[in-house]
Amino acid sequence: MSFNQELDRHGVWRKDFAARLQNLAEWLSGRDLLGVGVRERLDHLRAQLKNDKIMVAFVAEFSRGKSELINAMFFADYGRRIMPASVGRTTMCPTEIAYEPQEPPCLRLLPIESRLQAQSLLDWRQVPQKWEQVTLDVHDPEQLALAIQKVAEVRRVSQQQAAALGFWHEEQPEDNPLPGPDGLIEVPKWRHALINIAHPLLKQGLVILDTPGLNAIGAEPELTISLLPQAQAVVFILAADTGVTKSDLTVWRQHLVAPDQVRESRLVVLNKIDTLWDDLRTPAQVQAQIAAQRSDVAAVLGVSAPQVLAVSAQKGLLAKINHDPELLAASHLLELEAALGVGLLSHRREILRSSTALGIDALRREISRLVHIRARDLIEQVQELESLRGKNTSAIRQMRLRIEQEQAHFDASAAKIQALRSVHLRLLNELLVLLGATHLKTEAQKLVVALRQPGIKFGVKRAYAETFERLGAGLVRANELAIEIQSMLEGSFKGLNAEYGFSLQVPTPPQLMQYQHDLQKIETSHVHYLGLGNTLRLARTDFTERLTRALMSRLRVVYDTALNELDIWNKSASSQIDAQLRERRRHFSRRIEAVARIQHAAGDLDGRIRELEQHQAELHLVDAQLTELTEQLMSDAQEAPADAALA
Ligand SMILES: Nc1nc2c(ncn2[C@@H]2O[C@H](COP(=O)(O)OP(=O)(O)OP(=O)(O)O)[C@@H](O)[C@H]2O)c(=O)[nH]1
Ligand SMILES: [Mg+2]
Repeated sequence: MSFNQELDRHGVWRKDFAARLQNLAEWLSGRDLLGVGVRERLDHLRAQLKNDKIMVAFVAEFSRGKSELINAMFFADYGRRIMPASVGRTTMCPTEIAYEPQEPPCLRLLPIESRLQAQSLLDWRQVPQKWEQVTLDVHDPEQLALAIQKVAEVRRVSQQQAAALGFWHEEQPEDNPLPGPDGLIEVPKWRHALINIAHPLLKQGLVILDTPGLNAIGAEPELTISLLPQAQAVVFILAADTGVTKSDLTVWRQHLVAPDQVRESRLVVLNKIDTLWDDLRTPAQVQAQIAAQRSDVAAVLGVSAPQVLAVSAQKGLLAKINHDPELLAASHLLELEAALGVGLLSHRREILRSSTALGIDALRREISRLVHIRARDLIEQVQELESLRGKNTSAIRQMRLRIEQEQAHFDASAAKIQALRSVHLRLLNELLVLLGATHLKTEAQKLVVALRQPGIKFGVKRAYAETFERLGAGLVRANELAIEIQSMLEGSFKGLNAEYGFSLQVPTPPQLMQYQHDLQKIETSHVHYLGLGNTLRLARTDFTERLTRALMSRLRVVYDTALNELDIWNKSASSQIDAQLRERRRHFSRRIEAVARIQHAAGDLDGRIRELEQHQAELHLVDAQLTELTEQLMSDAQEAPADAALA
C-alpha cells in the first residue's frame, strides 16, 4: 500500500473514532454522566486524535531533488511543479507544508533578520504579525507555484551582516560562501516558511518539511536540534549522477546519524536514476549499474542495501502528470511511497492506538465510578423506604430527623476536604515550579555562561553534563513530590471512603521518570552537533544564544508534556471529589424529599418504591450499554481497521 493510501486509511480511522467519541459524549450527557472529570478525559482523547501530526523531512545537499521529490509524491495532482525545483541552489529556507483549518490558505515567511533577536522559532510561531503573509489560491496552480517561489528568495548583505546572521565565519573560511564582485554576500531572505494548504494528505495530519542544502542553512542549530528530531521520518537524498560527495556525507553526519535514531524512520533515496538510462545499453545493464550504485551507497553510509531506494523524482512527477503508467513504474516512485507508508505510518498508528486505548480505559473507569455511586444510593433509598412499611407517622418523622442529622454531619466533611485540598495544592505548586518556564530559563542561562568560558572547546561535554545533571535532579525531586502527593491522596481517599462511604479511587500517578530519557536524547544530540566542528563557533555570542534557544524550545516541549500529564492527574483527583460531593448532596435531598412525600401521603410508599426500582432497572441498562459502548471503542482502538474502511 502506498504512503498516500496508508495515510488515508489512518485518517479515516481517526475521523471515525473522533465521531464516535462525540456520540459517546452526547449519550453520556443525556444520562447526566458527563461530569468535569469525564469531559476532561474525552477532550484529551479528542485532542490527541486531532493533533496526531506526522512530519516527514526531506534532507540533502542542494540540488539532489528534495523539492522535486515532494512535488512528485504529494503535489502531482496540481498538474505542475508547486515547490520550486531548478538547477543550483533553489530552496533557501526550511519550508513546512501543513494544513490548519482555522487559517486561510497562505504562505507565511519569517524574515532572516529575526535571527538577530533573542526569540526561538517556537516563539516566533506565536507572533503572526512578524511573518510576511501571502494569500494562496489553491484553485490556481500557476498562482500557487508563483507565490511559493518566494522560498527561493535571497538578499545581498555585507560580510559583517552575513556574519551576524550566521552565514560567514572567520574561523571556518572553507565553509563561507563566495562574495560577489562588489564584496557582498548572498544570504537567504527568509529564515523559515510555513505553507498552509488544504491538501487531502495534509488534512490528515501530514506535515512536510523541505530543507535547503548545506550553506543556505548557515549554522542554524534550530533545524538540527529542534526541528528534525521531531520528524517521524527523515528522507535523505543522493543523486545518481553525482554519487556520494563529501558534502553529502557532511549532511548525512549532521542530520541523519544522530544518536538514538529510530532505524526505520530513516530512508535513503538514490534519485535521478533516469540519468543512467541510456539507449546504448540494455535495460539489464542499466539495472545492474543502479544495483551496484545502491550497494556502494549502502556501504558508504553504513546502512543495509534494501534501505536505499533508487528512484527518479522528475520522471515520477512527469508520469503522474501525464498518466503514464510505464514511466511511473520505471521511476520506482511508488516503491518509495510504499516504504514510507509501511515503515512510518504503521509505527505511528501503533503509538496513537495504544495511547487511545489507555485513554478509553481511564474514561470507562471514571464513568463506571459514577454509575456505581448512583446504583448504591438507589439501593440505600429502597432499603430505607422498605423499613418504613407499616410504620406510624412518628417513625417517619424520626427517620426524617435522622437523615437531616446525617446531612449535617456530611456538610462538616467539607471543611476536612478543604484542608486536604490546600495541602495537595501546596505540594503540587512546589512540583510545578520544578517543571516551570522560569526554572528552565535559569538552568539554560547557567549553561550559556559555562559555554562562553574561554577555552570551552574541551569542556563542552562537561558543561552539558552538568546542566543536564541539574535538570535530571530537578526531575527526580519532582518525581519524589509526585510520589508524596500520590501517597497522601491514597491515605485521605481511604479515610474519606471509610468515613463517608465515598468510592474515591486514586488516579494513575504520573510517570515523570520517563522524561529522563527525553532529556538524555536532547543532551546527546547537542553534544553530537557540537562535536561536528561547531565547537569553535561557541566563541560567538550569537551562536551560543541561538544554540541555547534551540535547547530551550526542545526542553520546553518535554516539560510541557510532563505538565500536561500532571494536570490530568490533578484534575482526575479533584474532579472525583467534586463529583462525589455533588452526588452525595443530591442523594440527601432525594431521601428527604421521598420521606417528606410519604409523610404527607402515607399510602404513596409502594408507589415510591416502585419508582425507585424502575430507576434501578434503567441504571442497570445504562451500565450494560456503557460496557458495550466502551468495549467496542477499546477493540476498535486496538485492532487494525478493516479494509472496508477505505471503500
Ligand atoms: N534528471 C533528473 N533531474 C532531477 C530529478 N529530480 C530532480 N531533478 C532536477 O534537479 C534539479 C534540482 O532539484 P531540486 O528539487 O530543486 O533540488 P533540491 O534538493 O530541492 O535543491 P535545493 O532546493 O537547492 O536544496 C532540478 O533541476 C530538478 O528538476 C530526477 O529524478 N532526474
Ligand atoms: Mg529545494
